[in-house]
Amino acid sequence: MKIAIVCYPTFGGSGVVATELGIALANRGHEIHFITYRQPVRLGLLGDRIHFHEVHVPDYPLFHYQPYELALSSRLVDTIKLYDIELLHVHYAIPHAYAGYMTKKILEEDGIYIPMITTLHGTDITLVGNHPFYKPAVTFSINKSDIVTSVSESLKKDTLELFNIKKEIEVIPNFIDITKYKKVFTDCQRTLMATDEEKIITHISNFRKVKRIPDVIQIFYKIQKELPAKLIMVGEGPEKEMAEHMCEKLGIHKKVIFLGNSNEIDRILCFSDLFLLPSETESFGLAALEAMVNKVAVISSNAGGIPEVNRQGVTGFMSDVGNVDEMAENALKILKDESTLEQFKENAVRVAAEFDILKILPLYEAVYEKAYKER
Ligand code: GMT
Repeated sequence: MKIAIVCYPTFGGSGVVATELGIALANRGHEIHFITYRQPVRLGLLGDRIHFHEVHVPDYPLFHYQPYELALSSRLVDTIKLYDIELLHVHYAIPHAYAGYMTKKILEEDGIYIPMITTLHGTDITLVGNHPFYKPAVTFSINKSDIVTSVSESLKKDTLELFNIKKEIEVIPNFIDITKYKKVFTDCQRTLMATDEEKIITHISNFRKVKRIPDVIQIFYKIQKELPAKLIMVGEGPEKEMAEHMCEKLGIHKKVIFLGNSNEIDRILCFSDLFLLPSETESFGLAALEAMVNKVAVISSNAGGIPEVNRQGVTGFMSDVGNVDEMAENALKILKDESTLEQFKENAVRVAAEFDILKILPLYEAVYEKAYKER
């Protein structure tokens, strides 16, 4: 099929899911057109089957807010016509589903009927979309989508609770390309970061409030009191500066390495022992899955969809949001004994295999076929 994918071109979350999905679909013979304001970070080579169309938003002084939805809809309409695109898949409801619906309506004027799949990712529902200023438009555009998918059972439940949704929501979990990670294990450079005695603990996120960055540091603070360890903090975001100050105040700044955004998180995860994800809310926790496939145990909160990924006492441990004492205790339980650590690491890879892209991709293809037939 010829498929247009609309997403945010971000380092993590929905942008990564959309990009990896598009690349995998292209490998299966589909023709994929990414449409967004910047080339998605995980999108490497473009080619015959992978295209990128940039959305340009003219900067006009009259506008206090530049109308991105308008520019996106116009770019979608033009691209769909130019390339005879058959299906539109939008990731993240705001404002993509809204712009997608307008695109459908504009194309209908020319007798072109294009089905739209909307994939809900989390913050578009739990944090942003639920705001009264957005809610009517978000509800409308979800209900007007031809098919709605959600990345976890938990997010489906939240969506049905928070919005007046009349559509069936199909759960298609996020995924991972197992084969890709197997290859990377061979050139892992642990010595760059820590000594043989030190355990490596990693956190990767966009450093927003919802990630509870102070909890990450508190947990590490407690761990490093008991055993030699380093903390690697990967990502950029509003809480980063505060995090750096907090480490200085606690006197652990020499043990904490801030790496900024990375396009190659597998190179960091491959030498990590433990991943921390104490989030306030998390629809799925893709970062935890990426850690698991790289053989890293996970200490997390039990918020949202995390229990669908991290398995209690198997791949790691979960605690109530904010319970940093228990999270640190559990981390030490795993880290203090080599054979326990190895067992958790093995379990993490095994459970991650449940989310292999080969299992998940056909679910999206089935949804596409259904939407196309019913258009
Ligand atoms: O907060 C983030 O991590 C970014 C956010 C996004 O929308 O890109 O991530 C959401 O979508 C991811 C991919 O489906 C999920 O793995 C994350 O759990 C989800 N984040 C939240 O729900 C906070």
